[in-house]
Amino acid sequence: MLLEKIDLRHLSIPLKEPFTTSFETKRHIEHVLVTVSGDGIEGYGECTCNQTPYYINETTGTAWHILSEFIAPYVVGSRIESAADLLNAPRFSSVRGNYFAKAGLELAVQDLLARAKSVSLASMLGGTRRRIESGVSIGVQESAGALFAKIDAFLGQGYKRIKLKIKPGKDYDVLAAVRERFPELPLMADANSAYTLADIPMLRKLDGLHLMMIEQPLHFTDIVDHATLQKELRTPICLDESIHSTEDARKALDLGSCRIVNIKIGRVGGVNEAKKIHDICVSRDIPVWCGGMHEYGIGRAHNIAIASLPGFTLPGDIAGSDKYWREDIVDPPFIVKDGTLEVPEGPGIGVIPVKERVEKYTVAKRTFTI
Ligand code: OSB
Ligand code: MG
Repeated sequence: MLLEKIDLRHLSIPLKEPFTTSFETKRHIEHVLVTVSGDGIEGYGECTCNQTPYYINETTGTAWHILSEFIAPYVVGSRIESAADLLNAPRFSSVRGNYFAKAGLELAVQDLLARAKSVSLASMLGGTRRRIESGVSIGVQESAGALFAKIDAFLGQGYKRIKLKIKPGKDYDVLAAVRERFPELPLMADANSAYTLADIPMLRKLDGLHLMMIEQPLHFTDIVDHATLQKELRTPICLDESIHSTEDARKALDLGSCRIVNIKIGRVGGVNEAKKIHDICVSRDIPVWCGGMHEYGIGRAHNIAIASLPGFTLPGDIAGSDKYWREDIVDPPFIVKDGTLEVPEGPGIGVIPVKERVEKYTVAKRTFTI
């Protein structure tokens, strides 16, 4: 199929509530919606990096720059029959790093290919689940009371596990209070690289709280110190920021840097690489789960498709649309029932963006044609 058009839109949508991590407080989310066209069909993807460079180095602005200056003008007009045709295109494969930027386009092309074959993206990838288990990620809260109220509300909605963001000064005491109040809760913590090996004494105390895992405690590029830390802890370490490829995952597993992997399709450059990381983890009995980046409905649909693969045995950070948005850009929105989300069976990702809503939230657009 001829890739006739690539359309980029920089959107900005307010979050229902601010979200605080160890690195910032976010009030709105700016992602790039990517639409590709060929044979009269459209495919949709989302660049899900943050607008700030505090999670990893990419931002919405760098994704826009890389796609519009270095990729889209050269890739438009290519013949694409499979994902490999995009991934191996010289002006795509030669771009180093910039995983979230490349993923935005890769997702749109994968959706287009699945729609052209009239199959769901989930089944094209080898997905086996009809519903996926849903967890929530809760930002750092001002008080224990506010945190307990949030946990109560999410458990009331059926969510299967709770992840708490932690940072120095808001870590052991907060988690211990939650564990005391919710003794059986499937609970984990995400540090977003806020600690170093000097924090081993505090991190060892977490072993007493039977957490499912601790996510990315150390530096955002590290796999060596994480291996040292994992030897000191009973709690499994899960890597997020440090893993961008199958090779990164292999090296981390060889070193013993983690016992669980968070797979984010944006952070690894798309669903093709995400599936390969899933496969290597399955071959080594390492559980994986799907991470989130406060996706709009398009990115969320892609997350649900990848999370339908058999190795995604732990609930992911894939909550319902109503956790994030007053109005999602897809209709109907994603709704959690009994702590699970349905894997759409329609062609591709199974949802399309609502044009008027996309228009309303657009702050910039660029179109590339043959
Ligand atoms: O570290 O997992 C993270 C959001 C933005 C950037 C990084 C992370 C997160 C989340 C939110 O934890 C997950 C979600 O609900 O989308
Ligand atoms: Mg994380």
